[in-house]
Amino acid sequence: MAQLITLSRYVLQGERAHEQATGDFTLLLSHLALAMKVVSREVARAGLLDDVLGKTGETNVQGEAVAKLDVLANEMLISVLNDLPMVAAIASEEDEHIRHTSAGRLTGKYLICFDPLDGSSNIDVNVTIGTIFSIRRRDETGCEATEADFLRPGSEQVAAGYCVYGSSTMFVLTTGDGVVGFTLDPQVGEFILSHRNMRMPDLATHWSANAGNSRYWFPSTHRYMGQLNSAEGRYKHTSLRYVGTLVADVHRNLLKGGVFFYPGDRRSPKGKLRILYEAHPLAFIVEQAGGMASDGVRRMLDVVPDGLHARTPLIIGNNQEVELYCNLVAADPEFVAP
Ligand code: P6P
Repeated sequence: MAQLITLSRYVLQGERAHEQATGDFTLLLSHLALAMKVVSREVARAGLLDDVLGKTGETNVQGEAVAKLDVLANEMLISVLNDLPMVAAIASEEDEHIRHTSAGRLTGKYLICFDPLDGSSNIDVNVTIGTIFSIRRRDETGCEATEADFLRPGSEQVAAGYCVYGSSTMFVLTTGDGVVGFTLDPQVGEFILSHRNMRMPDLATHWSANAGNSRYWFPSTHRYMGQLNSAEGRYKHTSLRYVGTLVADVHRNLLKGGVFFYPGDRRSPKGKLRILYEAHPLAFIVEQAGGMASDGVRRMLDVVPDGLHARTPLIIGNNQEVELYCNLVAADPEFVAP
């Protein structure tokens, strides 16, 4: 019988390799995974429960209509993290300010950022959505974490991951030593190792962007789309895929190769996607899988947010395609830097 490597077993084996291991990291990840299993169950049966689909009638700090599943996912993640002594504070897309945990507010060494449910607009139409998370370690303990402790470059993340709730539920993780994927076996109730070493194929199979925004794009972005649509060379078989859920589009490109871009434009030079709990974690994962991520000017992992919900342009995927975009931007006098 094939050996069942669960997420917890895999992380514990990895943690044992570090002499200062305390089991804290394994416990943290297993709690995150628990929350995602519950979210996966709720997503799978949302249509059957009239109190799960639809909007709450409220708007969040982003000014977006809040879906009932957003609230459920947010509350589930907060509840599993709140009792962990190694977690000091949480930054969520759904909450304006950071939350200090009950168990680890003074002693916790980890800071957690997450988008509890990315792709909310797709929930009610049965399209893949996901959870994105980032794990940071703070310098000092013995005091409450501050917002400034979160406003650090993405290169300081100690781990990042996501869970996509699609045809299957998959948990993808990096701790800085490559990328691994685990597929949920609902009968067993465990995430089982299914992708040992995820590497982004150097194939421009898809480009992924909301072309409906092209009316606002800078000339360099138009030139970029023109090159991706060229009938010759590397792009002659490239096609457009856009799910409208960032983590689903990035996950597809991680498996098949391609580039996703949500650029800055004349309407929003700073872009739409959030740095701390969308761009940074996905940039960490894609770099670890051999790809690149940028805001069009800087390496995404070098970007330091000026607020918990700071936004950024994001170009993420194969190296050649990210570099092409940045080179076109550098030659565009109309481009407005983020
Ligand atoms: P648009 C979902 O709301 C999200 O934050 C990302 O998951 C997704 O890539 C993007 O917004 C879609 O934005 O403007 O194309 O609908």
